[in-house]
Amino acid sequence: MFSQNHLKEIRGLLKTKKNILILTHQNPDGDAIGSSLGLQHFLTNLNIRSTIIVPNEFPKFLKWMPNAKNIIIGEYRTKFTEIAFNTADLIFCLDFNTASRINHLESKLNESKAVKILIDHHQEPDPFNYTYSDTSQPATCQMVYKFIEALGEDSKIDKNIAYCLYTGMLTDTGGFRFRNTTAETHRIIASLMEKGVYPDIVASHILDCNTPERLKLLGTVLDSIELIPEKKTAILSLTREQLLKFKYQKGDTEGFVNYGLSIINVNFSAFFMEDLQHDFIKISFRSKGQFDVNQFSRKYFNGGGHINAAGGRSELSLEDTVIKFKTIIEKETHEVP
Ligand SMILES: [Mn+2]
Repeated sequence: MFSQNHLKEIRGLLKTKKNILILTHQNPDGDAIGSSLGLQHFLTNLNIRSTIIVPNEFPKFLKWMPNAKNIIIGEYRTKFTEIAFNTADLIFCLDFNTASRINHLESKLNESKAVKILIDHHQEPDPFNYTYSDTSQPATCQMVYKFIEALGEDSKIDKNIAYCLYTGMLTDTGGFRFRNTTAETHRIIASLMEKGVYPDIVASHILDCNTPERLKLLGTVLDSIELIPEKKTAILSLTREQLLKFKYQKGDTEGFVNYGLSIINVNFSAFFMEDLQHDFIKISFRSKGQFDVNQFSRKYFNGGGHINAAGGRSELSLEDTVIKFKTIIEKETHEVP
């Protein structure tokens, strides 16, 4: 948490700063959108105006969240975004900790003279004016809750905030199944439910959002599964052609990597997918237990993330990337209880 002094200063900043921006990372997920909207609703409840900007479009299954419609997509609203950055005097950076994670907005953030406040749970943060960075936290949403609590403003948490924070905590813990889920997570979830969250409503938005095309794409990726039993590893892949065939929409492949991990005796799952816009392979890694996919991805696939969930990329072809991966895990040992 921020130090007591910093909390006091932040309280002061919230009173004096007039143009508050809330930023989150490229390809926003449930935690990114949930924490941004949760913080915005909180600020609104304090009568403080703010604007949320995300670098690019976010999946449809997150658009039901209260006020999601007002989120500015930087890629589409370039003029607005430029003005917003030029006039911002306070910027909250949520669920990312290095400017490269916001893609085309990177230089705008670096050049901005605004006071910058970081709330995030990824490793190795850049320097910010105020930093609340804690890799033991399962979700930025959980940290936003604790931030509100530390400000002594829990009474301002309403149903809207509760739905947003609940969603990010649900998605970043894999439905409260990852090891990062703690007793504290459940205590916070309990208090969010007391504010009126119905779990089935969130689950129906997040889980029951398939189009027929997405289900067929899922069928294709399941068909691609390759197992390396002696390494307890599953490999999944999708080609550009397959993505186009099933009319790929942003977010469609969300969660596919977890199917690898659901196989008996598998504790490491890797999903490789040809990017539709760029000439590289997008990679997702998931693990169970102590095997650190963040370190693995940093070391071999220009990526990173968390201990049990990380992303990466490769400039090789899909085929060569999978070969490279297999060669590496031949020598990597990952023992998981
Ligand atoms: Mn997160």
